[in-house]
Amino acid sequence: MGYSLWNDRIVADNEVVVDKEDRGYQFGDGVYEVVKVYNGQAFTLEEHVERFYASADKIHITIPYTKDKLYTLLHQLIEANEINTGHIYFQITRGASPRNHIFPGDDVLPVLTGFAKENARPVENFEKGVRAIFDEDIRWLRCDIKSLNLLGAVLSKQKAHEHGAYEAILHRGEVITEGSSSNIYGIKDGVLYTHPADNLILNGITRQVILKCAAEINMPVKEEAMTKEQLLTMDEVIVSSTTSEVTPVIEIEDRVIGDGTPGEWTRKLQAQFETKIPTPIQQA
Ligand code: DCS
Repeated sequence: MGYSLWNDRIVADNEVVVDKEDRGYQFGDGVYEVVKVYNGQAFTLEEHVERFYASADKIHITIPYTKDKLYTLLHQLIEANEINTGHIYFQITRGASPRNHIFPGDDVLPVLTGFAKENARPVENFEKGVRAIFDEDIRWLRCDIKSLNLLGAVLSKQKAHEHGAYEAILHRGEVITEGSSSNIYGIKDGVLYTHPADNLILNGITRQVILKCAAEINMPVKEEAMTKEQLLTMDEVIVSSTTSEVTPVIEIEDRVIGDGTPGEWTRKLQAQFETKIPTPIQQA
């Protein structure tokens, strides 16, 4: 058994009690984050914590802890579970109160929970690439919020799974937005294309790292939406997320991308991304 984050402390997993009238449970009324841990160190933790507070703010949840307190708790969560390489998950809901769509009063405290998991990097995907399908993006119009409401994403990911694919690439009409749990990129003639960070996508932290990597290797970036047809004729396609990092897509709906292997620019981005990963802390 491991340790969990529960409000302002780290407790044994079986100590966590969640109320059946928690608004996260009844309405999906909350927000979350997933942070990668490499060699015991949380990667881009500050960016994730900033987005967590921003997502909460967008749905009018006031997190009742300072960012410093949250950093301390998240570091404790990683240490208590002795995570080497894996991830942490944390979420906050609007709290527990008798079911009513209207927000509860200020006396109801938001509920913060989290866990940590050892989880190897999916290196085979990085090397060989993955398959994807297309699916209509039926989600709401505030995909910039990392909301607990994931039904649209769940249905699309399940469809991909049933088709033996890794990811569902979502589109609104002909326009590609993002993956069910990732951001999507196309590469054509050495230029990196990805949907602009507006209300239709989650501005992935990995996306932000990749755009930085592209600048560092002098790869031009165009934050422009692509159509399905444009994506299929790209030289290379990538999905990215905290756990997927830079994953090449080699086939979409039985159409082979490029020559069906991870491309040259994808490999360059992967190599540049690799330089950012925290290395083991040397013991003195
Ligand atoms: N878009 C969506 C819809 C996502 O759910 C995610 C991450 C991303 C983009 C990529 O964002 P990050 O680069 O910040 O991870 N989804 C998380 C999830 O639910 N599991 O792992 C990551």
